[in-house]
Amino acid sequence: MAESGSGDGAADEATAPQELGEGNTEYGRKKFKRSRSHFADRITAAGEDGWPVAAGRYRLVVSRACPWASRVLISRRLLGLESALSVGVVDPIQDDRSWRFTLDPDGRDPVLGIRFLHEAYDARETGYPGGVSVPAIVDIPSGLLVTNDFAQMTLDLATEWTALHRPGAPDLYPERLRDEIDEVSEGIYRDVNNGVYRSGFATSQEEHEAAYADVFHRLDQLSERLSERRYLVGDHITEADIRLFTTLVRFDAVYHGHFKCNRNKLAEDPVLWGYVRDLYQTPGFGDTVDFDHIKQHYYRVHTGINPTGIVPAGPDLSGWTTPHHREQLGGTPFAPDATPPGPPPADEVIA
Ligand SMILES: N[C@@H](CCC(=O)N[C@@H](CS)C(=O)NCC(=O)O)C(=O)O
Repeated sequence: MAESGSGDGAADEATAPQELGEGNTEYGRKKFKRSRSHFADRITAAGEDGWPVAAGRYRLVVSRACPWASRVLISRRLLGLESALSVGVVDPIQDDRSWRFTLDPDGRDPVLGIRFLHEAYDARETGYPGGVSVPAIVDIPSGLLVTNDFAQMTLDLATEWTALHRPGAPDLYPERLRDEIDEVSEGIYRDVNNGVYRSGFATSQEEHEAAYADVFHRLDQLSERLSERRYLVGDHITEADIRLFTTLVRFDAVYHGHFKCNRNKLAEDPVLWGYVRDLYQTPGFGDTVDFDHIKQHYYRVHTGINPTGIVPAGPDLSGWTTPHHREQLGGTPFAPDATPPGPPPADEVIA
């Protein structure tokens, strides 16, 4: 897929600051560019890169605020990989040492025993010059970071971790639909997933306006596409829907105001608002979403664009559980041979 392999910054041209880490960003001087995933080893059934799929061997580290990490959380839930691949959740607020396990007792991840995610990066590569990003997968026995290549992670969970999938797990990346999923996902990545960041972190008026135009041009196209079909590709949920969902679910809470994508709120587009609520209400989607972590992270960490660090009280979230009527379009969340996932493990339930 377009994002993988060559790194997630491939679509952008200028060199520039990493997405976050205020200390490192240079607002006003360089164009926003997403950092590339530096560690791209893959965990596969045959273990070609030295990392074979194995239950209980790896730990997924996420921020619930992060849209790229949220993809992996959703895929993991839909595929029933919760017990095979445990998860560590970092504090939504980084400090100058980046992501921290301050939500855990003694500020340490209980499985990895580390206080900062950078410890796993350092263990993997001494003097690693890049940023520390989530999602990350760490090898528990050695404490080494295996990968921070988010684009490949969900594809591998879908296609390489099959021996550990739950009975009734959906095929999120069906072979016969891959070309279409890849094509749709490419535009979603460039103009939506990353477009909102290009808008929000723009350092010139033109850059903001170009990104804003890309965001809404693509959202209009997607809205049109989804006006007659329940899901993006085929008749059931696929990888493409997961990729679009993670940006849409954050749209009104952070991208509309904080990232200045304010032509309209998502809730003002009947098609996309119906689509995102449909997914939100599907087991495995809404139960991974933590609006508090999302808001805390964006508004408090990006002091370059929100110097007061004040987190808005809104928006009102009560609409998320209202009827969406999307079932009228035909299509079902899962194919006839698949089932929805059960409830999340008790220690992963979001309050
Ligand atoms: N560029 C990342 C993509 C994921 C990403 O951008 N994650 C953000 C959080 S949403 C992150 O961890 N940024 C580094 C930081 O905040 O220090 C990668 O290299 O895989």
